[in-house]
Amino acid sequence: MKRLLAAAMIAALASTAWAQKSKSGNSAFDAIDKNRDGYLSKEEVAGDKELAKRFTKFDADKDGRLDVNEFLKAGQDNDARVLADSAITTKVKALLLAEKGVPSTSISVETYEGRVLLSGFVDSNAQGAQAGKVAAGVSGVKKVQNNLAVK
Ligand SMILES: [Ca+2]
Ligand SMILES: [Ca+2]
Repeated sequence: MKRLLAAAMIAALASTAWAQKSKSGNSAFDAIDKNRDGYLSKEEVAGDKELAKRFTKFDADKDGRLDVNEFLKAGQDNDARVLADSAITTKVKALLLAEKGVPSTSISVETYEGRVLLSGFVDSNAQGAQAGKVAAGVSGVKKVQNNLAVK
């Protein structure tokens, strides 16, 4: 029993030592933190489009750099945005499919930050306008860019 306990303690100590190797404890963060100062500068996040774009928003304490907590929050924020966008895409596609007279299978739907992009070919301007109206009616849609072209 004593030996088991000792083994468990050694294992616990070893894992603590291992965890301390990385300052942040987050390998994705460490990969971006090139100078290993425990913060992400604007220059360091330049390669990550979404992080770079929303740097000011994610820098909650406004110190001009992202700590690991701000970085984790940014990740959650990004995941939520991707999820919301994909929910909109799914909903628009389903509504187009249900819409009579719209060739839904030849319409491609993409969403970014609530902006919906419709592209592909339709048989008439009226069909294109109808598809645009359907997309605009979906909750969460901020804007519809209707690039549908008549065959
Ligand atoms: Ca850094
Ligand atoms: Ca900060």
